[in-house]
Amino acid sequence: MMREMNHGDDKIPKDHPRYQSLTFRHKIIEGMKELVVAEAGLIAHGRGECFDYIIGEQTLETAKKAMKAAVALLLISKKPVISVNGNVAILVPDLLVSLSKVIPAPLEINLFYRKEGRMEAITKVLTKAGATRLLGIDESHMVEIEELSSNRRIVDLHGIYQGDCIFVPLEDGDRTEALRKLGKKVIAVDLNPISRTAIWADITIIDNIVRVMPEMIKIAGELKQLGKGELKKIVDEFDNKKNIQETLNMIIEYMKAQKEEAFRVLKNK
Ligand code: PTJ
Repeated sequence: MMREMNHGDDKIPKDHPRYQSLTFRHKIIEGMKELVVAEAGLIAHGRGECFDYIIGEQTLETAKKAMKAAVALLLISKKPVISVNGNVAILVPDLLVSLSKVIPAPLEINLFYRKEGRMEAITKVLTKAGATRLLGIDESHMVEIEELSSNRRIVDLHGIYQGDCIFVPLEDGDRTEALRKLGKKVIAVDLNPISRTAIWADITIIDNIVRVMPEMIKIAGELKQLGKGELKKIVDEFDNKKNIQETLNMIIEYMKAQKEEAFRVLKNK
């Protein structure tokens, strides 16, 4: 008998062509009910799905290159920090904890929407996934970044505030720009290759966070064998601007092929 995933009254049959995608969608919905995900997180996820579609729901070679440079940069940084929002916490909690341990880099909860109860809900999810130390939750350690006006300006003194390299998956607006102005290196994961975050980051990984995390953990295991000099070489040789341009070209080529295929089906139906 075919196994099904039960989400309340809705069952996703395992043989559904979009089973994986629907499973993540339901995680986001359940996460919203538990306050982990902001209401706007549902819309952000849908936007992500749309961009994922136009890269063929696959990890492109350019994303792999960016991930390698990102891991190398995290490994050579003195105070790397992994910033966690609601969407990421619900989609990849265990993998966040694993990456945090392998680098090592602390997890800091940093939210755009600071609705009451969300910090606690996200803390619960991450603790259940094995996190032993979480930043961003102790009010007495919180300071503000003047360059930012959104809630994201509230950061942990021992985390993002002092950090030299910040990993920001699924980001909104202008934080990347502000962090860079403060002299920090920023690594972004964003399915939208032309978002402000993607354009402003030092290293932009254009891929779905659910595919990025396992790959980065694997790469970290490999790169940890290298010396600082070799890691620095990987970072120095990476050209983010060129990588984004190549990704955009790959998207155009993929869409052209999709168009041909759609025309062929339309003609023959
Ligand atoms: O939990 P909070 O309060 O910190 O809020 C988190 C959200 C995501 C709601 C907030 O940061 C937001 O509104 O973000 P935006 O402006 O919608 O931007 C999110 C970006 O992430 C968009 O460019 C999406 O395309 C992208 N994105 C969405 N899902 C994924 C993704 N990128 C990678 N992997 C995904 N699964």
